[in-house]
Amino acid sequence: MGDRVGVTRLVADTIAGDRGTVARLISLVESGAPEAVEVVAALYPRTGRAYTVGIIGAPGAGKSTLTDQLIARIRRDGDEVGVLAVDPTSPFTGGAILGDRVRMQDHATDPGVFIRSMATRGHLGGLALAVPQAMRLLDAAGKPWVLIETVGVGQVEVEIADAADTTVVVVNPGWGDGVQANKAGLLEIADVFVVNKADRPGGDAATRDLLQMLELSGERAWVPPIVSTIATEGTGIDELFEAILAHRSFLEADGSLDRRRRARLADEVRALVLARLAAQTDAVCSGPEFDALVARVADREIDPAAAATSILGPPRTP
Ligand SMILES: Nc1nc2c(ncn2[C@@H]2O[C@H](COP(=O)(O)OP(=O)(O)OP(=O)(O)O)[C@@H](O)[C@H]2O)c(=O)[nH]1
Ligand SMILES: [Mg+2]
Repeated sequence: MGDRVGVTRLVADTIAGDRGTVARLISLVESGAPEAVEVVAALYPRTGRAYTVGIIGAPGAGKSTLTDQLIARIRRDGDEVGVLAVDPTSPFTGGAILGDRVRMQDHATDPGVFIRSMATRGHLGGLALAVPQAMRLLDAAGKPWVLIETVGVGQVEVEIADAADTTVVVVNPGWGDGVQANKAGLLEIADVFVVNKADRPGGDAATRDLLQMLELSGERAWVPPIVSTIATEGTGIDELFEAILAHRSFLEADGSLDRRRRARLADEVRALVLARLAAQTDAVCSGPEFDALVARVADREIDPAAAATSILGPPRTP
């Protein structure tokens, strides 16, 4: 793919919204393939137009069902939409998560909808770096809306969901009862709350719970609205979409959309620098020369700090 013609073609096909090309590029990005770097770089100036929405919640909270409904709602306005279902716990990849396929297959034949699952292949850091790139591929392919579904089980997933313009946190009745490890983390990143499965008992209590937690968490410029939904019946979906649009207007009105996006880009650059430094560290701290250096440390000829200095040079004082 290194050849110029190949790259030019892939860039043009992505911009034209060619599904096969986008799918192939997402696979390359997901596996960290170096071939994707050139194409992604060439497409970068074409990005920054899509509005991204993260949908996060506990396993089985109804995220896919809600996403499915949001797709239908967005399509009603005639807009195209790209969807990434990120499953950090799944060993599968390339759209192989059956559940997501089954539940979103209503849209499988709609050329205005692109749905894709992404999994880890065993490296979480890789996924955190790959997801923003995949989002930008959909952006470059002309999707004005990009939705990211992710299971809210750990810090990395929270970071992925937080990397969207609007983050929707999905809970169910009874959510307040149990002790959830990352409850505080989810509260912090939520721009919109959804109490889904409102057909079950305890929906009002869950809403009250959230209100109380929000009050305790102090003043904020944007108070996350709490929307009640029954995703399986399509109830509350219009209200959810209105809440997303309201948050978007809020961010656009006071310039914080730009600020948030800039801060995320800074984080991404920092993460890339860290990843490269880690790779360089691995390269430099292995092999016969390194072993010889460690032997000198073990023989008390030099101390570990001096060994590090002999590799890197003297530490820079800030
Ligand atoms: N009663 C009821 N069931 C619902 C509702 N929304 C979703 N479900 C059901 O809950 C189950 C899980 O829904 P999903 O949409 O797959 O949930 P998810 O959060 O995407 O699940 P994972 O991706 O596996 O974490 C399915 O059987 C849905 O039919 C709802 O509002 N009410
Ligand atoms: Mg799902």
